[in-house]
Amino acid sequence: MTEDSPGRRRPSRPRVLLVDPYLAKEDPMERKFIELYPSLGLLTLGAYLRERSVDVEIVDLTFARDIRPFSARLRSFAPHVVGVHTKTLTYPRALEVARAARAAGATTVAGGPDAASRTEFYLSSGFDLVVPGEGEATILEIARTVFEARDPAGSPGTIALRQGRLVRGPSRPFLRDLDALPLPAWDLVDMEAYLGQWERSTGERRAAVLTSRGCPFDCSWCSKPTFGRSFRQQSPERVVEELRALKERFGVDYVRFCDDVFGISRPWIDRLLTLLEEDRLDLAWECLARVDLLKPDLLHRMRATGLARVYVGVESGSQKMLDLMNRGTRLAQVERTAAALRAEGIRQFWFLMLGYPGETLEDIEATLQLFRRFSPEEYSVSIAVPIPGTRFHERVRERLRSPKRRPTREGGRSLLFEAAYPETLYRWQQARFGLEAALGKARGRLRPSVVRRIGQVADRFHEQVATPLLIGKRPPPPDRE
Ligand code: B12
Ligand code: SF4
Repeated sequence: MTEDSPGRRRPSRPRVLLVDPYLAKEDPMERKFIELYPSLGLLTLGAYLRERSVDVEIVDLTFARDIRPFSARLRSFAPHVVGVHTKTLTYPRALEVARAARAAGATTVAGGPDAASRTEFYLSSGFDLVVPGEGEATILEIARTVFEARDPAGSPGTIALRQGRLVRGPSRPFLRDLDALPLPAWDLVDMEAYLGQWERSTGERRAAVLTSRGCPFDCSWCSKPTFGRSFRQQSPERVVEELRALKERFGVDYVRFCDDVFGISRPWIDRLLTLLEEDRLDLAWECLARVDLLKPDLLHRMRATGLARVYVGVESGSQKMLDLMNRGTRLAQVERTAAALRAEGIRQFWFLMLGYPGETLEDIEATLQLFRRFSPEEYSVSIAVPIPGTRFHERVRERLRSPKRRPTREGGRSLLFEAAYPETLYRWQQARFGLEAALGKARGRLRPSVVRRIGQVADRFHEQVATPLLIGKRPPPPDRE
């Protein structure tokens, strides 16, 4: 029983402890690429449960050294349910948390992208339930069921393991109205730890915001285990309410929109921009968007309301490869967008991918030339990762490398299937992009003729030494599509 106020007892309520087992210090990419924000999934689950009379706490291990803060909260809060957010990178910690929680008598629930794609693994490693999809309504039902000492196996949106058999509850429809969700429960995590860190490194107090769920596009390598191809968005008015709250409560002055693709609907983004113009929130912001959606007139308006940086999935400089990936974008759109971003003074971060089936050395060369022409301020060039459940994975199923080489994290840092060329060739190509980026940065400082000359020497070394050495007498790859 918990005390509400002195002298008055109210019936106790379900207690749910949500856990983010991501330890930044264990992430080798953290210093290079990863920018820290609290999990929006857990913040929304927390707010949703709290609004429905469930006692909720969040243990966020991002800045922790180990899981001890969790163990302490487990003892003090004594939750009925421990719900863990999972990513491939963090699964060892997720299992550690589950073991401790089970030993303390709590029901253990895994949600998020990794548990959604490896359900059986989680169920046989310490979790009582997996929630593979949208979590709000499902965790609420689990909390109430466990609190009433009933078995939640078989409830909608859950998967359990009973007597060695998977028990799948019926699927649960997606929430229809995202505006009905409460604002994220920022107070349940240490926002100041995140904001302070940002302030020290950039001078800005940065926060993450999500305006939509899902993505209706269908790139053949993209894994969307949680929301599939569903697509729902909040109203622009609701988005502005959240931005205002972040600004007023936390002094946030820079926002990262974390949507899979920002601004899919043109009327929606036009309305949001109008509100931002009227409200004068004076925020800088960044987002991830598609080159086919970023028309120059739109970019101009976005810039005027504070857009500072855009992540774009350029992927390849070869139209043939874009088509094989089912990207649905044209090279002309890439060129138009890259030029417009430069003209507006908006930083561009390109995602590029090497090794997708069907890619030849000529295609890689086309990507490098595109990169050289536009010289984006930031980029990441990964080796294609076949994620289970995708068409790409299906296509290379017979050519996957031994389980030892499978990813413990995703991110394209090693070759996980027998591709057209050896892994060393792709690594070398990644190094070429590195050199190209360095030359791009040196352009202002070195004479253009010197930059051009270094590029020519590197190209000659690539053609005459590196390529023959790395691929030997291999014939050009057959198009395996
Ligand atoms: C924004 C984002 C980021 C941001 C912010 C991360 C953050 N702290 O939230 C940044 C750029 C920092 C980031 C970093 C990383 N990310 Co990221 N990221 C995303 C992205 C685009 C959106 C995440 C999001 O906010 N979704 C919206 C919320 C509402 O959804 P959700 O988190 O899935 O939660 C819902 C359900 O999953 C479920 N749920 C989730 N947890 C739980 C727990 C329980 C108990 C229950 C019941 C339900 C439940 O309910 C929630 C509400 O409905 C996703 C792609 C995607 N569309 O999901 C990739 C994604 C999650 N990221 C991914 C990866 C790999 C990473 C990194 C590990 C990259 C790296 N180091 O190599 C890091 C890890 C950093 C971290 N703190 O964990 C992968 C994870 C794949 C995997 N199987 O592990 C994804 C799926 C992208 C992909 N397809 O590769 N990421
Ligand atoms: S890669 Fe991006 S645009 Fe393509 S399906 Fe995935 S989320 Fe959508």
